[in-house]
Amino acid sequence: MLRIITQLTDLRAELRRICDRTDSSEMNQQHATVATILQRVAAEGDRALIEYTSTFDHVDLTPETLRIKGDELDAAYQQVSKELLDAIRLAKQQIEAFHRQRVPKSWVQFGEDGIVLGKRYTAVDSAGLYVPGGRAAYPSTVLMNAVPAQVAGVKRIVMVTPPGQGKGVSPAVLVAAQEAGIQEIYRVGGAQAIAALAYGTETIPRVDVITGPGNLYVMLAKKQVYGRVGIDSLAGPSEVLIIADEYAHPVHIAADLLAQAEHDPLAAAILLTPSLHLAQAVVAAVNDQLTDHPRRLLTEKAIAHYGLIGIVESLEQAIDLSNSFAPEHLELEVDDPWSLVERVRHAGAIFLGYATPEAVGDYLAGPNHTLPTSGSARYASALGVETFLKHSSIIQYTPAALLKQGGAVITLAETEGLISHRDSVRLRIEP
Ligand code: HSO
Ligand code: ZN
Repeated sequence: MLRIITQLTDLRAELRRICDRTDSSEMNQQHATVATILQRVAAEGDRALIEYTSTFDHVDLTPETLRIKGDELDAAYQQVSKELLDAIRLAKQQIEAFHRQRVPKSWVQFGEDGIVLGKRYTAVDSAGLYVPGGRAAYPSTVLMNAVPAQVAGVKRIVMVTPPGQGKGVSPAVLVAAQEAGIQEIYRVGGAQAIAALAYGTETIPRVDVITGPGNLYVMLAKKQVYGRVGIDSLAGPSEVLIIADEYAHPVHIAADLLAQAEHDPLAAAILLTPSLHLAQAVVAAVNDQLTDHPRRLLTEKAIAHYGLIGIVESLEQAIDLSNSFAPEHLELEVDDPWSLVERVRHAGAIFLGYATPEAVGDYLAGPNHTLPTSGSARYASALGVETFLKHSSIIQYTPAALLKQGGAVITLAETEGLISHRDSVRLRIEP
């Protein structure tokens, strides 16, 4: 049952509780288990991967069957409908166009005395994408991770995903991977897959950056290998905060809340509105839409624990509350969304107006659906081309420039007691 909260102090407290919902001790408890898995894969390679896959996924692999090969990849195309293939292609094309828009460009600037300064962007050599199995094997996630890597210019893009019963991997995921240009795909999941990507095994060469969502073990593994490799972020359960005025459609709002809740029993679905009338209609619509929802149990759990409707005094107050929550997704279901946007300070993605359900962004509008969760929108942004790029600083001095600024370098070097630093300049400017 979706609760309605009318007291501002209660509302603030509830929003805080929901925002902090994953600060659990469960993470600490599993830390050691994950560390052992990482160590064993680092030391034993394929052997450990195969053993863990047998234990956790109940699938027996050999070094030869770890990699998904040609026939199975081709066969995946026979198993998806034309509608799905067309939808994947439309999504890919729009995600690619969006990510091509603002690829950071290398630059140099010419200063006084012939000094040249700049930044040179280069892609990482290889990237590994984790795709969860089972309930969360999403072709959309394959596109959202692989396409930016490709646009960034990453040459080797690898995908790992746990095998289902009988070794199989979702054909939709395999098709999306091929459409996105991924050529190396391995059927291995969990912390052991992250270990393989970070350390490399006989069959799976290591990568430089690991991206993609996963369960608690995958998250902990990414956290532990960070530093040895780059990672995108530690995504927590998904969340939406909807701000709606009295003209918003309660049935649509209800569907948007449930679209978040159906992801995960820990997903958060929040509506802030000044209209008690709308709030009551949304509660009724949520109950109605849950009646024969195929994921009813899980969705109801999320709604009961991390769902709420807050009655606010104004839309401005709603934005201020949203800013303290820093939601992953913010929907402005209001008559004039552009008048509110400027007040928004922290949100992973902002969806404007009555005709923009989050689902368009989840699948194909173009912006990335991997977004900062659990309040991290305060300092973090969507996954993007930048995730796969780094830059080298460029510095060139002329003899005249060195002569002019050398004295200051010498002073600083002497202050730090670094005599060879001093001499590296002095020897150049004092003949
Ligand atoms: N809402 C999820 C992404 C997703 N939705 C994938 C459907 N498939 C996190 O932004
Ligand atoms: Zn979604």
